[in-house]
Amino acid sequence: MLRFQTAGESHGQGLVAILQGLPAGLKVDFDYVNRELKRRQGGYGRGGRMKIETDTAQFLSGVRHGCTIGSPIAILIVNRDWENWKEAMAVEDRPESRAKYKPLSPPRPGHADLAGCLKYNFREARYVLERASARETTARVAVGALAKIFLKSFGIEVASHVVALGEVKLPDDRVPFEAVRALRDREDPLLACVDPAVEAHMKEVVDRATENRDTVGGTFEVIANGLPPGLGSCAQWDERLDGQLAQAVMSIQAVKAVEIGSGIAGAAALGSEVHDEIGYDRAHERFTRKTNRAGGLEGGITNGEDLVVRGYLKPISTLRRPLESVDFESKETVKAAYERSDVCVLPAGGVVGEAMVALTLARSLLEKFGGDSMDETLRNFHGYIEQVRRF
Ligand code: EPS
Repeated sequence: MLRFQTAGESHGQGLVAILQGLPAGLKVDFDYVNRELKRRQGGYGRGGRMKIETDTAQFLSGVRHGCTIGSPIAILIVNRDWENWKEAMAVEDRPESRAKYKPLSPPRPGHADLAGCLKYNFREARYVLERASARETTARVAVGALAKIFLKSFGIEVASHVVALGEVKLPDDRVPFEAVRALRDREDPLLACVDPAVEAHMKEVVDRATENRDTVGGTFEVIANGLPPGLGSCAQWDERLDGQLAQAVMSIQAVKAVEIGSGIAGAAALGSEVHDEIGYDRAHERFTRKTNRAGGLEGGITNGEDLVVRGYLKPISTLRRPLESVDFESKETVKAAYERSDVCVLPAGGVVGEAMVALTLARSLLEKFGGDSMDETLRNFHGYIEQVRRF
C-alpha cells in the first residue's frame, strides 16, 4: 500500500516526508521534484516568507543510482528561515532560547490557534500554529511529485488551475485538460487562470485585499487525464475513490469544501440535466460521454473520463487588520495577533491539490494492479487495459 507521512514545523529545521510503497525501478527526475516545489512557492499574493525559501528536496533514502529500490523514500526540505528562529524554535530547553521566545497570542479566528491550545493545553499559540501552518504542504508536494512521475508511466497526468478568486469566476464551461496543463509552462504562475481577462480581474481582487489589509480565498480545480476506468470501488464505503479524494483534498490547510465534477450545480438540477449520456467510439474501441458532469467518477469508480476535483479555499486566517479575539489571561476582548502572512495562496493550493490527488490515484492504482517492481505493475496494468479494450 502506498502511504506517506510528513513531519516538521514551519520555522523548525526543515520538513520531512516518508513515502512508502512505490515499486522498485521507477526513474526519479530530481529536477522535476524541485520544479514542483518551486511551483508551490509561486503565485500572486504570497507573503515575504517565499523570498527567503528556495525549497529543494534532499533524498535521504529509497533511491539508488536515480531509481527507486522499493524501500521507504525519505525526503528532507530545509527551512532557510530556521536561521532566524534557532532560539525561538530551539529543540533543547535553554534559558537563553526561552528569553528570545516569540509568543503568539491572542488566538487568530480561523487558524488552529485556539482549538489547538485547548487540545494540547498550551497557553501560547506558537506550539500549535507551527505544525498547523501550510508550510507543511512543501513535504506533500515533494512526495506528490514522485506520485506524478509514477502515474506518468501509465499515461496519467495531473494539472490544476484557479477557477474562482473572491467573487471573480471563470465561466462554468469545462476547461480542456491541455489548456490547464499549458499553465505549467509559464515562468510566473501569476494566478494560474487560463483566461487572461478573468485573471486580470482576479489580480485586482488580490490588490484590493492587500490594500485593505485583508485576505482572499477562492477555488482551484485539479484535473487528472488518462485514467483507466475501474480505479476505486463501489463495494465498501471506504474504498470509494470519490470519498478518498474528498478526504485528501479537504485535508489541505484552508480547504473548507470539495466538489467532484459539477456536484454543486448538480444538486440544484434535474437528473436529465446532470447525467452524462453514454456513447461508443468504434474506431478507438472505447465508451464515450457527451459531457463530464460526473467529473470522471461514478459509483466511487473512475469511468475513464477526466477526473475533476475542486478545492474551495477560505481566505488565509492571519489578517493584518485583525478580527476580535480573547486574551488568554484576562479573558478580555482584544484584537487577534498578526504575523507575516500571505494575502492569497490559490495557485499554491492548486499545486498542493495536484499532489494530494496524484498520491491518492497512485495508491488506488497500486491497490488494483499491485507489483513490487515497475515491470510487474506495468504488465498487470497493460493486461487489464487490453481486457477493457476487448470488452
Ligand atoms: C503560514 C504563514 C506564512 C506563510 C506560510 C503559511 O509563513 P510565515 O509565518 O513564515 O510568514 O508563508 O506558508 C509557508 C511558509 C509556505 O511555505 O507555504 C501559516 O500560518 O499557515
